[in-house]
Amino acid sequence: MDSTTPEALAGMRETASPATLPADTLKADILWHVLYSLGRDNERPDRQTVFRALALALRDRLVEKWIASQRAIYAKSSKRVYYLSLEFLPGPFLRQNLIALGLEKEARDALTELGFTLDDVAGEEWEPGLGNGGLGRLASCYLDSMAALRLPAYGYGIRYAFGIFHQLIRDGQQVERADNWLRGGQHWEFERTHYMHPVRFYGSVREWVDEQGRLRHTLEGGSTVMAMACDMFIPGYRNDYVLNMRLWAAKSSREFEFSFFNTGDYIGAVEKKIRDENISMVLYPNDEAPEGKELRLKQQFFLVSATMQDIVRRFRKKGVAWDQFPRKNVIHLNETHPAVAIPELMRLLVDEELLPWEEAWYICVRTFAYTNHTVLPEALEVWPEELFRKVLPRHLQIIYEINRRFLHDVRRQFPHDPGLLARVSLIHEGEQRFVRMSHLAIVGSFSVNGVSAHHSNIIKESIFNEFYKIFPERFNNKTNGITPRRWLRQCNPTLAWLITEHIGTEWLTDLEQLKKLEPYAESAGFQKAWMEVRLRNKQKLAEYIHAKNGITILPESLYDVHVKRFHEYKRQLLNILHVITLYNRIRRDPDAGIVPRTFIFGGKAAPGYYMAKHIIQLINAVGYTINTDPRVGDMLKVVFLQNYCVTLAERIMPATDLSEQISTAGMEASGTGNMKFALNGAITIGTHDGANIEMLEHVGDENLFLFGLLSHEVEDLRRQGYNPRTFYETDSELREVLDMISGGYFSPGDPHMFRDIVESLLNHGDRYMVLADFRSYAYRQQDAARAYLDQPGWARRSMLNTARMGFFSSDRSMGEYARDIWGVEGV
Ligand code: GL4
Repeated sequence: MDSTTPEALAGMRETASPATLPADTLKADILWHVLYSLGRDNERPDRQTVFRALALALRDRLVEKWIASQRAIYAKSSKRVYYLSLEFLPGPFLRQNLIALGLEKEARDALTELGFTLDDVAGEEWEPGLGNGGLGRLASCYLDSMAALRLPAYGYGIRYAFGIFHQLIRDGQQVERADNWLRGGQHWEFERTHYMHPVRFYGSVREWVDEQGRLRHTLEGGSTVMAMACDMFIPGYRNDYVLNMRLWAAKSSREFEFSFFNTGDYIGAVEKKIRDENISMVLYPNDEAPEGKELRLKQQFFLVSATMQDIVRRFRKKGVAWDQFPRKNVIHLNETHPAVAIPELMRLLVDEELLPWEEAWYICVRTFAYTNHTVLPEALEVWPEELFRKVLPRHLQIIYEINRRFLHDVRRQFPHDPGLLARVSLIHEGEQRFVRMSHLAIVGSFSVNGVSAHHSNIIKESIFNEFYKIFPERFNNKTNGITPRRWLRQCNPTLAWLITEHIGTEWLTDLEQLKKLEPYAESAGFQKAWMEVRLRNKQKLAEYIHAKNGITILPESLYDVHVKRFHEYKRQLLNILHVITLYNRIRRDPDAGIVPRTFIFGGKAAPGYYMAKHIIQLINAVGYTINTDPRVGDMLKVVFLQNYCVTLAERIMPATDLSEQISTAGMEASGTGNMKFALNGAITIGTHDGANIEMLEHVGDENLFLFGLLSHEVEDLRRQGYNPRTFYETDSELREVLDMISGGYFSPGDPHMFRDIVESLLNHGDRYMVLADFRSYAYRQQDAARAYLDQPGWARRSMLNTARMGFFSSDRSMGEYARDIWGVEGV
């Protein structure tokens, strides 16, 4: 029998299950890689070397399964899903891969024999920070679930040489350092140095008429950069199925180099090479506020052009007609960042394949699906028309033609609303003209989804309401989810074990099984075991905090945690105002009976976002004052953990009591941190926003502390004329807090330091309604503290949170995308 047939491979898969590999195979593989792949003496390898060798040994196993999975997709001629994202935030791979491959114990044993622990070796991994926050992390949870569901899918992104910056806190302020994540070598990926696609920018469009009398468009001149594929493997949980995340790295094109070299301009050639390779050099560190730089547009097209070439190449192998394209491919746009794929597919079909426009468009709008992730006006992506024309002249023409035809249809459908055309146009007209990427994405896709029920309603009712009227059938909701493999099994092994002991392992692939924990919520014995696990997790975090920040915290105190990107709408400021309120109560009366609390903050601010950085500084200043005030003692501690990232999130989630999800209602599209905390048994204090609302429906309102204005109340208040000063004037506790900040209580050396913050609240309209929500937040915080005093009650709430989070598995989300949007099934 031919051993390369899919059947034979499937057979091999069954017999060569890696879980049956003995530990000494892994150990031998590690030593082999130490010597032959890394070129080190394998008698006494150091920890870093062992980590890399172990990664290589696992990559060996992953690549076999990947090849087999690819063959299976090919053999079934499945429709393929292409998930395009400018960001992926996979987190460290080692433990995740061991869990998926079922090799944890084997690895532990092998490492023990080599004189290491898995914890030590795993600590050597530097995570690829190829995303800013929630959007990129969601893409990675989704890849994990696509693999778990055996979907015929591919992730496509950019292999930035520098990911999100490394954050340091110096003198209470954020300092950014370059994240050179590749410096330790590339043990998880395969660089396909032989495998490149040309990507062309700039140039000008020549119009001409061919022999058949057709008007043709050819791009002339311009410059070409090569896209080199780098593949990273994403294994499905114990199912022998492996997907790849293909990340493109920019390489200078050979032809150019040689022509320069031939004319003797050696340095010129090298400079050109450096300029070209800059395209994939760095991730833009802005979350929800596009930078609008030429290089960023080039990154977007770089991803799109290379990916489309890959897709078309695979499609061509099938040898079927172009009209079959949407039956064989679906291209998912993670936000509008890769939306230039729409005009790029049109260009391929019309300019290169010579399809009539109507036919090409018919194919296009049956191929693309778009997820919107934000309603913040400043986050909606637009490009100055001039810049677009310079970088992608042909694509701009195509966008104009799409727009002309679209507006023509709209005019026919809504003849009595002339203003409508300007509002839905793909081009914003004004002093300066802009291409509106969200409009392009909606017009060019058959599906437009939001990421929580609440957010999807906002999309339909407000920001994209007019598109909803034009294309009602396109709009749908897919509530976000998180992978239970990383966000419970891996990050909280002891809790995972306790759960498994009681309900078995099925929850790992069917999270709704956690419901089976509910009957235990009343059991005193189980409550005790549950709280012991949690306390141990909290002790570990206390040790970490002590080591990193030199602050001693009480593991028994209430851990009140706010970790996420710093953005005014996420309202870390509201949190710190409450912290100061508690501080004042203690100062007034040290015996006030305040529940001992540890406030933990973490998160990065965009380097150019002044107010966000300022709030980080305020938190650190308040922390310093409180932590060093002898009157406070153990009652209150404030900790800022630097460089929040996936690795750090994995430490924090299992040790949190109270999860802060307090965005201004209507502004957080979904949130996914909220889900990670609750899955690990934290109780949420949050607003009626994003997925919090669905979490409330699932866990019940006794098990979650909601507060604050509703979205429509926020809007009404804004319309009526919101005056934050009334809250300042009528709430004496709040007034005291704000006066302390503006009066320099937390910045004695520079009393004016934090004035801008108070100004933004009192004199610049308090856009995020911090003051309007302050009192209801403070009340709800009191409820939380009271609830914490009743430890059995807290244990019950904590367990019910975990037990009722099944819905928020990314397996459920991906299942819905596969069924309702993509029309694909597991291989
Ligand atoms: C975000 C949203 O802000 C966040 O609420 C959501 O959970 C996430 C994934 O859908 O997407 N949108 C952008 S932009 N960044 C995000 O994190």
